[in-house]
Amino acid sequence: MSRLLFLLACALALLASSVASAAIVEHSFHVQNLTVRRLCSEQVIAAVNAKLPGPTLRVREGDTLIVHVFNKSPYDLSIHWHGVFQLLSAWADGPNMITQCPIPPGGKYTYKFELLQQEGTLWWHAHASFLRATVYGALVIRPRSGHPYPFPKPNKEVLILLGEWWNANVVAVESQAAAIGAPPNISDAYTINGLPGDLYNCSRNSAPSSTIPKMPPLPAFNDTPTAHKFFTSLTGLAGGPHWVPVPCQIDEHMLDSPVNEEHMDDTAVEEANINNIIVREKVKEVLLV
Ligand SMILES: [Cu+2]
Repeated sequence: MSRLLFLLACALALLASSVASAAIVEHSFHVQNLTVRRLCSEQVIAAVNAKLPGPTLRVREGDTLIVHVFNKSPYDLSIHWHGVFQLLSAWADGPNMITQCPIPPGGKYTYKFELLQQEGTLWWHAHASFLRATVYGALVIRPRSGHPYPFPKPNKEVLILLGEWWNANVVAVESQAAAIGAPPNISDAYTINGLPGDLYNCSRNSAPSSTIPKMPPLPAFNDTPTAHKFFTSLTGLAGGPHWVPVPCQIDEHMLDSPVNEEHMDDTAVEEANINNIIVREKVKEVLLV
């Protein structure tokens, strides 16, 4: 009996320590029009807290994240937390017309969920039309305090958010494509952290940079020990905290869309199947590379 009480006390102490180390992280997102200058011209975009990319959210595993979204933009939208497991909080996932109705212009909505059993850098983005092209930002989940990183401590951390830029209203780009049944216009630039960079005209510093970007020292092609160390550092993570196995086989289950085919006509079903095939081939390419 005393042994049982002891075990119970240990379990309660463990639970109390994990609850004590979790915090509530609260943010407000004000989504509204912002005029920015890219590629030599001014463009009005929807942005969060007047930033492109939007604010970086930093939490620890086990924390509760609360985000109040105030939609002051002219568009219906929702915010999706890309890659978050949403354990017992599926309703906070954010896909527009799937887990929630969009937040109308002038409306507000509060997302609340726990970041459980996962660590790493994810991102959040608008989940309505092409608005995700400008309404997005990083979500950094660090290990709980007192827990180590699942890899050697890096010298420096730099967030890199890749994106695309249109010299146009992105909602109009999508509507135009839908109206004529053609693919949307391709973007005018690729961006890193919201900026097109020196390869494009009129980038942030207006004049093209003449300096060669600094690259980290790379090992020589015949440096087998370094290559081996890299490989074992990666494979050594297997079985570590929050390890997620990478699938070795691609099949249609990975790419099932949440669209209910019963509510689609034949053309839409065919189109969805073609899209799935294209996506599947792309995923194969990426994994093979
Ligand atoms: Cu996403």
